Amino acid sequence: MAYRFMTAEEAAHFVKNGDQVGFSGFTPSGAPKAVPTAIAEMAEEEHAKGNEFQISVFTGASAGDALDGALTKAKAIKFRAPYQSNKDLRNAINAQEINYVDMHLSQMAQEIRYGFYGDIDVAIIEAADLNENGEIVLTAGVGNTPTYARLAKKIIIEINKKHPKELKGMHDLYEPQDPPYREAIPVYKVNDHSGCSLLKVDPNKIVAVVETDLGNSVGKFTPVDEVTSKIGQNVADFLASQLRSGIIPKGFLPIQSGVGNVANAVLGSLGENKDIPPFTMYTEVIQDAVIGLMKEGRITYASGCSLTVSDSVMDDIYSHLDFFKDKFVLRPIEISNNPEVIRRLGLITINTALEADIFGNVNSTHVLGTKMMNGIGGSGDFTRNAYISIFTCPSTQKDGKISPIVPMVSHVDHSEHSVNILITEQGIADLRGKAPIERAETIIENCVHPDYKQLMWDYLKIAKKTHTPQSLQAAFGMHIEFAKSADMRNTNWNEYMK
Ligand code: 0RQ
Repeated sequence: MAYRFMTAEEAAHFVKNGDQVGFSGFTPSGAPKAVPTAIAEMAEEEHAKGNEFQISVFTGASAGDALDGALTKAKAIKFRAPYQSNKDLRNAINAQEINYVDMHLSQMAQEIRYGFYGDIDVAIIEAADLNENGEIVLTAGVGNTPTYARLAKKIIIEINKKHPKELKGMHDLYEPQDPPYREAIPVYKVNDHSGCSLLKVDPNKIVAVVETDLGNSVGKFTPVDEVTSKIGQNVADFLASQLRSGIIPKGFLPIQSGVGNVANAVLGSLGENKDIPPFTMYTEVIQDAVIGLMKEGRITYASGCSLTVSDSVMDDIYSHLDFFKDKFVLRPIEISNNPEVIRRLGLITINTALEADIFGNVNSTHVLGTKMMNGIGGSGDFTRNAYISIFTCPSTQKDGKISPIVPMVSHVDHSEHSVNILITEQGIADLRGKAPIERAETIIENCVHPDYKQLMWDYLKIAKKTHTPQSLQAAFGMHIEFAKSADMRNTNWNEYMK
């Protein structure tokens, strides 16, 4: 091959101060690791010499410690989009050291193409294989790679030997035309392939090829406990009832499931409930629980943007690729999360709320209204276009001192117009067809923790009796109380009614 093979340190020098860099992958899966870490080291050297060195980092989603962590610690990130979940990066964002644009993930690629963000100078891509024609077999996460690769002026490839070349055929890479030329996206069933399995780039743009064997280091989930297991059972019972009533068609509908501990537990419960037939997934991240359910025959097919599984599960998949190969497809995020396709397929979407209010508005991102947690991710892409949109959360957090259900969310990611069902371990609130006061009564009665129920009923008594009963003085009383005494249970509405 005519490419220039070199070390990650040598390759890093193709990235210059001020560059806009597009990284492959989605979550740590498919994201490059060796070159970003080398860029971080180079930045530290430049800073030590008194030189400026910062770049804009565009990814598919979160990107793992070797990328987000290393570059943050080196103070090498100026701008970051569209999603993250790294502790160091989160702290830097909340300290206003990095400008973070939290976006609907399906929109990143098209907004780059539309020119909203300027040029992509360099694309850094993790590959399982590469040939002399510039054809690349991607690894376990796609993200926005096709767009970054096509638009970048220079491309650096990290060939990661951990990923077998036999992944060829598991990707379906389709990049839509931009308006006014866009056509229908030809995905009519979860397993439809609409594009190419190989990523084709201009070989003349590949300035460096680096070989690595670094793993994804996906964090383990906290084990399912009583609360998450009950939330999962409630979701499964609700979906089984919708199936019995004919609202969900007989053959069931594809499931999208969000990120995190709660989502992983919910999926496990769906698999266990035998009233629910074997099902398919049209989702964003394929987590550990999916793989177990596939082996049991409970999930028959999964379309996603990445395999975000723990290292042991990834090893299991790669040692049984023959079994898994016809059960997966990995797509770019703008297709896995595409509103047109989501509506067409009729997805049942299940995402986790950080906070919800008694009227059905959901906050997915901001802890107590101000601190960025991760980002909206794909939850908006899916919720807004779902057949049935579900949000789950535990009815308390932090040993009962926080109620995630409050009178008014401290930040809105999903409005009452998009949220159909709210589920906690206490029960299920079906918000469809209900006026605000009915939604509030259903949520308080069915979902709020007993420690907070009376507080919520009392809030409704002091709220102004209008279409959406609120008290503007008291709406954030529970948040204010937490800031004061670190326990929302101490809230006293009288203090706001003086
Ligand atoms: O804190 O880490 O200190 O223990 O938040 O909470 O209950 O473990 O929940 O791991 O399922 O994550 C919404 C963050 C839930 C996630 C969120 C504290 C809590 C704990 C985590 P600790 P849990 P999970 C498509 C879908 C947005 C993106 C999305 C998320 C920590 O699901 O990022 O949906 N979603 N994408 O104690 C204060 C509250 C709190 C709170 C929780 N109300 N106030 N702290 N916590 N609620 C996929 C993609 O887009 C990739």
